[in-house]
Amino acid sequence: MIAPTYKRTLVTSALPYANGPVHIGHLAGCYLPSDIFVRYKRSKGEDVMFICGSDEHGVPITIKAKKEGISPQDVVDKYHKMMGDSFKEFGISFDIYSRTSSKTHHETASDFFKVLYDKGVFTEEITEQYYDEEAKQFLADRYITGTCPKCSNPNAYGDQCEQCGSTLNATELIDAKSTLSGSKPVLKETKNWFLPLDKLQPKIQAYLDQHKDWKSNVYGQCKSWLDSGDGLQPRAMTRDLDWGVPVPVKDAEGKVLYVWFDAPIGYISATKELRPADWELYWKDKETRLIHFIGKDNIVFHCIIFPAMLMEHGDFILADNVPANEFLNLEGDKISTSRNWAVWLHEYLIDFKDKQDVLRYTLCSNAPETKDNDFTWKDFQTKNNSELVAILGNFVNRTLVLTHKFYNGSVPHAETFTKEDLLVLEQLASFPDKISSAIEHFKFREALAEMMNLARLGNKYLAETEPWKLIKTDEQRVKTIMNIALQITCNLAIVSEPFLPFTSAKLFTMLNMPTLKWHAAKQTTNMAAGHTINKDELLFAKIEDTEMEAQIQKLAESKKAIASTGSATATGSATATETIEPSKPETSFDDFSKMDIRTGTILEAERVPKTDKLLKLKIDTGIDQRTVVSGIAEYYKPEDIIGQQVSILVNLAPRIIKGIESRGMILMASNSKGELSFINASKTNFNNGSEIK
Ligand code: B3M
Ligand code: ZN
Repeated sequence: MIAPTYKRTLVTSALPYANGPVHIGHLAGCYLPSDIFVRYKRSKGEDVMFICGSDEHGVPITIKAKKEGISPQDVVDKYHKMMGDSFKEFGISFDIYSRTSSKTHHETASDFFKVLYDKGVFTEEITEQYYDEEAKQFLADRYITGTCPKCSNPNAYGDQCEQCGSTLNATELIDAKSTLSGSKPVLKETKNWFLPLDKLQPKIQAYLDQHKDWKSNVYGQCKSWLDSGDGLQPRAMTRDLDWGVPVPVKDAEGKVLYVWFDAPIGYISATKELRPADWELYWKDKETRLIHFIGKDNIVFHCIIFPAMLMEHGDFILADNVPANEFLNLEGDKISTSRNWAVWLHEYLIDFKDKQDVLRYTLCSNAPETKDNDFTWKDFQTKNNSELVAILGNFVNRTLVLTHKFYNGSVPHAETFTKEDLLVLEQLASFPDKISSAIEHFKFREALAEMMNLARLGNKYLAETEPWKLIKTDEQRVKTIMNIALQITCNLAIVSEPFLPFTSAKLFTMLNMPTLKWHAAKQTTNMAAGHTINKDELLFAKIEDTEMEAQIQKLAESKKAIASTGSATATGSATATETIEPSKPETSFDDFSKMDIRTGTILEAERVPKTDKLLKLKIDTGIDQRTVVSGIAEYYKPEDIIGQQVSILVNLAPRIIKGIESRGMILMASNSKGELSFINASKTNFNNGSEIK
């Protein structure tokens, strides 16, 4: 709950690894929601500080350096600049975008470690860790992959499984493999310092118990770790690596702080850099509300490990909320840097110059707030053409054009209000609170939808009152109508600012108004009679099919490249590993023989309308010709598979899929990413209807 006693808010957004450009998944996951939140708070006149920066340590950086054949420092210099530029271009309004290679950060992280060390918080342990004999180095974190012991994801990292979100110790991985050499690592003894999370569990439990109001995906994930099996386990806070903040104690040569120890301290260092004189107010005063915006794969670090570090240090406040988002997929597939399956912000801007707000709008209206969501270019186009252009742009444009036409751009005086006018004005004044409430509860999609409802209200009002017709018969009445339409436009400029800052700025310019703050949107008299507005310009332009086709084509090329290199890398993983699923439980011969599998031939194929994945196939099974709906549209074009011979389960109970009765199922081979292909590459070899046993 929002305690009314807070004097200020400190908002942090996850520090992205400086190992690649920013893509739409980053934006939707935490930078856009945090930016909306902060812009809104600023508009309300609250004391709020917005912190971010590049995470420049850890194995993701050194892996990238190796791949690009440059030094880790070159990697972080290159991407820190690129990421910072992208955030700026998209209006992400950090008060500081710092970096963890900064001197202040090294000192801050180092001091933090020393405080815990001196307090005797860590346990010093010699344990066996994986070591790559070829590469002659210990394998921490992403240097090692294997199968997750919790969810069987074959591409789990040494410290974390991104599929189920579990934190792991590398030695827990099944079939661990070095990502440096691909070889099977050996175990070798080494000393590290551990945070005894097992002992700290009761404190962490008590902390989480105070935050049952967190988003259910966040609270639920934390709870399941605490409740699972043996509960929390000690976790090494140091690594045998040469890239990072050196461990500042004796006998620690060749060791650095674990990246997840130093990175969250980066929030503190950045605050120090921004406000050297009073940074402590933001981190140590109980009247500061700390909020971390992150993606779901970072939950454990922000809700358990970092709070544990802060508690043990003792001087700091803890996060009051951690509104983590789920993941955004792209056209039905997981966004992946290594597979180039992404929409990169810098590339977007080349193709869609000055359309930052269109992307902000699409990503917010489709934000993965409660579950993973999908970005599609089709949806992007619809959101632009049917909402931004047709609703918001249309309303503003009609209002401003008519104001110029009827009154030379001067705001008319409202005469007498009708009952309908009063109702509209009352509704108009109610929007800021509705939007506030949604934002305060981190429901940004809902908040955005409310903002658009205000534009809808304006459109409806104009459509019902028809000032363009009425001007011929009742000039007085039209003045009132246009005055109200201008008040709506002005309030739209205010409440759209957190979501669409570029559009809001344009609106204020067109209205010839200074930037008004949130509370003004509760008024319905911001536009004074006699005030002259500026020339109107187009807010949004229609996006054509050809522009979307070009984007889809670009993605298809990525897919092709993936297929031709055979790269089956999991997101962020550095090596191409095709993994084999373990065998399913034993089945009986009887059960197997119940299945009637035949050879068949595809006679016809077409896309199922309004789906991305489905093809409707007509198959000659030898027994009959029948319709089967199959989820292979992402991998095969209908025209390419006519004549393809398939194996088909013919006695599967019919199912209705998208209104089509599907009778049977064709059998496909699936790789570890779930991509499907026909088992027999060639076309017809068998008579249709041959049994497969
Ligand atoms: N760099 C992980 C990531 O980019 C990590 C976040 C740090 S937040 C302190 O997903
Ligand atoms: Zn897992």
